[in-house]
Amino acid sequence: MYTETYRQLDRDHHLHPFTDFKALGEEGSRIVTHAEGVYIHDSEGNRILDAMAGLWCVNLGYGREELVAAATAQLRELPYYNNFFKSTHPPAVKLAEMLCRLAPAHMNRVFFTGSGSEANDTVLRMVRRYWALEGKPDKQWVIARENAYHGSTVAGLSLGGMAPMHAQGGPLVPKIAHVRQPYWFGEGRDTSPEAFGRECAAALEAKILELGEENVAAFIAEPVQGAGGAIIPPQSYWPAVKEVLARYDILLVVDEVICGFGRLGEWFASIHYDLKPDLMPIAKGLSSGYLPIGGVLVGDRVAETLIERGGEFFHGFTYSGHPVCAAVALKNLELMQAEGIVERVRDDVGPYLAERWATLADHPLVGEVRSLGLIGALELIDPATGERFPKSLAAGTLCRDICFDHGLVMRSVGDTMIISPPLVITRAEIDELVRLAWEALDETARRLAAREQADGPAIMIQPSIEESRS
Ligand code: PXG
Repeated sequence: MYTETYRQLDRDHHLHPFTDFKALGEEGSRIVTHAEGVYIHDSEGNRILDAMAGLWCVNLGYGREELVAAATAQLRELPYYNNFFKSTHPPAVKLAEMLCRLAPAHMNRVFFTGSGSEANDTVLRMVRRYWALEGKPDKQWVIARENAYHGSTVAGLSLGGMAPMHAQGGPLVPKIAHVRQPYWFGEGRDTSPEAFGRECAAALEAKILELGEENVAAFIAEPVQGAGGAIIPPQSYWPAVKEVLARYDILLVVDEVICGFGRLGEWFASIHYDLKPDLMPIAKGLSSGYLPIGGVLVGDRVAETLIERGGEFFHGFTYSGHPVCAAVALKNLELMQAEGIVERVRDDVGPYLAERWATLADHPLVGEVRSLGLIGALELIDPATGERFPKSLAAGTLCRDICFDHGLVMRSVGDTMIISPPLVITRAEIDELVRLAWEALDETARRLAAREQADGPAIMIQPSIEESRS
């Protein structure tokens, strides 16, 4: 009754993000009711290991009373005040100070937003403003990458490189160009990963030369692409990109919305890859997803120009640095520090996941296994051919649905299965994750074999947005 009531109301009134409204209306949604640690529970009594940490964000896991207490205390003290008109409040100031302590040494300022998308809107405003203030107003082009995800506002969508989103969202923000992504398994298998990484960096350089350095403001990239399919670039990629960037005067924007706050075993992926970003959009793990908050960490070069020469920057959000969100984010970072979460990912559970996750390479359906820190991916292939399954089989979506039914949230992006579990996951829970993934792969293989034998449109299932993104 309970489930049906919610499903009906959901169907009647709720338009979900990234969802085929009609198809979901017919299928009915899963009602998630409560959660603890790395597990979510649904209204039908299922306990499901959430290997996606919500949406790449619940880094400290569910049910942390300290975060509840921080929110409650701040709600009583000061539930809202803005940071406009020369005002501020202690949670925003304390969070700003702590973030700058954790960030690379040359980043000493932060601009708060309500989300990662707003952070990337802020990035676009800032880079163009920076170059205008530097007396180079023609430097407006931003180079991004195909299949990148930088959010769903118009600026986020334009910076991102997801073709199906672009097809729906036009006209896009002008003067944003996209270069190829360092997705070796998907696009580079005719050469070695290392050579392919260098080719992708060369494509960036070619684009800079094509547009003219005098017209290029910035290059923006996720250190490891998240929504695009947990794409860990070949080892040659970032060093080669650094070499290219060193030859030209353009800003580097490293989108840390997913990779920041310990996901790769450092506070920021920029530390892991030894990058020196001018701007770093952040969100998600900043508050472990408990409340919505994001921001842009700003390097000294850009900050000094904005401060010294900028005058008023006409930009900001009602909820920029919201006191309750800031208080929860601050407590979240304090807990991460006190519990050594980042070191734990780097030295313990990250390497353990890598070892256990790699065993899935022995499964006949798996063409590649990769992981870094607590991000991982499996590439599904047809064991008969060693190539991708026909798109019409929607193998990834099938596998994702089977995972859910087996008690595991593992996402699909096309035929790439991805995980990004809470950073507090234990070794025993990693064992469980890998066991559930193996069982789900077995079941997927059985069902795909049955589908391949059947014929006609009856075997088609509705591809999801994840399918169509790839
Ligand atoms: N940058 C990156 C790298 C992201 O992953 C955003 C910006 C935008 O953040 P907000 O808070 O505005 O959502 C993201 C968000 C998926 C999925 O399907 C990923 C995100 C959001 C929604 C779905 O994996 N990442």
